[in-house]
Amino acid sequence: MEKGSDQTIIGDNLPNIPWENKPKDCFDVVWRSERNPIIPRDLIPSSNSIFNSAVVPFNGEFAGVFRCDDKYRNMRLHKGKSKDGLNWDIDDEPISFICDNSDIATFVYGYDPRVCWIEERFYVTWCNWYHGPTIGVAYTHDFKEFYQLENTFLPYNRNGVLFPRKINGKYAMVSRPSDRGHTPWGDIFYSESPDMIHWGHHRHVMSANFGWQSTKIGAGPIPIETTKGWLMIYHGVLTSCNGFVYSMGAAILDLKRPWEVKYRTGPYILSPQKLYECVGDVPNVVFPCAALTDATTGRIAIYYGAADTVICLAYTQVDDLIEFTQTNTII
Ligand code: BMA
Repeated sequence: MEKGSDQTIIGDNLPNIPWENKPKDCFDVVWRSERNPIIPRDLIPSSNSIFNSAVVPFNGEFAGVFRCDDKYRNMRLHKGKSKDGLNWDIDDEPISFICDNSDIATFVYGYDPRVCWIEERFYVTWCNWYHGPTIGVAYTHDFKEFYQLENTFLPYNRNGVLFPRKINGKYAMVSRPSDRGHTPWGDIFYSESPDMIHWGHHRHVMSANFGWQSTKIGAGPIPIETTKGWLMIYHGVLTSCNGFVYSMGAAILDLKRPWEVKYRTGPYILSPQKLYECVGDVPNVVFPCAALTDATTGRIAIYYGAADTVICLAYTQVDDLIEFTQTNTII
């Protein structure tokens, strides 16, 4: 369905985002790119794997921050650029964050970045080691220099995802308090900040519950503002007898009180089924970290890591995903 003037997405028109029409024989609300994986594990000389990464529109083209685990198996963040969102030029050197506070400046590891355009800056959030995993924050104007700010929370926390505008006059973030290991539990919480430094007003958003999202959940791409609420694509984890299985779902949060969940998918919208999702360094993982949207057509292109090894693309239409979330809600 192509949208006319009554747009559902409250956002920019980006006719140049990657897009492929839904295959005729596909009955799902989200469908994969025929080009998957769009970024191979060895795109740069130093990488063991490239996955769970964030992309944004940048100067009419695209830029991103990429999780590249190197051949020592260090978890690093690298910057990259692309003309079409499909073919990426990723720096072989990791980002060297500029940080004027020596207390927190030592980079131990960084993974699962998200990038959010808010108030004329691109903010990067990621899982940052500071005596345990927590949420690091930096900003850039040009994808050349990145200025690191305070960590948002005490350890242990992961999956810190900013909202793309202030809400009730405050910066807003969802995150997933966790532990120092692989977290056999975990709910999504909402926090706000007057200055991107001090965070509080913590509110519970939603819990892991059953099926594909029974073990833990975490927000994925920057929530998409729509006329129906914040559309939040997230991951959920099931513990099978062979380990964790990561799938993707969607929820709609109240625009003014985003800790209130209006709808949430009972069935997953994408689960690891293709070989590149089931086989890799960590099998059975689809892990979304970014989405590009076009308000005019309602197109959404979702970037997700597959099997902790490569980056893939999937597509959906905003009205169809909202309708699916409402029709299949467990709220
Ligand atoms: C989580 C994170 C993700 C990863 C997933 C599956 O704890 O580390 O980066 O994709 O596990 O290994």
